[in-house]
Amino acid sequence: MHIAVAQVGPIARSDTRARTVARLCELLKDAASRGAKWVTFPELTLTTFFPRWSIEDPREVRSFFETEMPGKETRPLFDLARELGVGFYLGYAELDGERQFNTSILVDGGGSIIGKYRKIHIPGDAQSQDGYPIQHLEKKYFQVGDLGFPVFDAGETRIGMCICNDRRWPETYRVMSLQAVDLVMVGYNTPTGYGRLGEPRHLPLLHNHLSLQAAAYQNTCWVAAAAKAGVEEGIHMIGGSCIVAPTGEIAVQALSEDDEVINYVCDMSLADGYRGNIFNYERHRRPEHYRAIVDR
Ligand code: CDT
Repeated sequence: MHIAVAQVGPIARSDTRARTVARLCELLKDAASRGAKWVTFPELTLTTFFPRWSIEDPREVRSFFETEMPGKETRPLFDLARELGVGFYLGYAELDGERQFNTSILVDGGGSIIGKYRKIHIPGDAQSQDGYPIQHLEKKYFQVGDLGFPVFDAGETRIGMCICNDRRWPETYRVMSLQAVDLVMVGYNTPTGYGRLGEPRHLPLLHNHLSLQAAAYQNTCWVAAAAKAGVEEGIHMIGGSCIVAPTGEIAVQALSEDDEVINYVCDMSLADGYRGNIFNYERHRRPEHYRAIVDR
């Protein structure tokens, strides 16, 4: 299965949807020209990462959200997907009535939405915190997702989705692995200078790959991870977009912190050896000893 990840460089607060969607279309064409059939785009791909600001004007907040998908401005991406026969994962801010979610969709090569996921692990705060240079206010803007971690049939492959902070939680992948997921797609926006952790600036990139590689290995699946990277509105965000094999190895990784496509022909049978042996759930998994995971 030939897949690609489309890393996206900084998006300015003033950028229009039309301009951003045109960038995404170029990336989709690049991926298709290499032969990829699925492309992963980042979290909140259509706008700048607005949860870094406490925005009080409701009209301005709403301007970052999509009320329909596809809408007028996003339709060109869907049309192009159909023309090229390439499916994609797209992260965006979703307004559903009065409810606001950090959402991703799975669109097939016919341009139809075949899956939706709403971010469950919402990090950060609901209000600005004094004394810190970088705010992360996702709890101000997003409700906890209400769709669980579904897995979707995409031809012969079962595809699941998660969004940014979800990728750090082992339960995210295990719930999908129990549904026989073959490929997990994930988009992220991860700042390097989040002051409250007090960690050196090299660690966010390490923790990104540590989480993705451990998850792929322990859950016998491929992981395709797409960053929104680079210095966006003065805040540096990690790149490191990659495709990880069920061996836990990074098969291919982005080199830049800008718009960049990476691709890989995945041998989907690579998971079989692990599923049949060391991670044979039926033979070796012991859920009766895992109760604390859900009881506490
Ligand atoms: N977008 C997102 O979820 N980012 C978080 C940053 C956490 S800092 C509070 C992440 O886990 O990468």
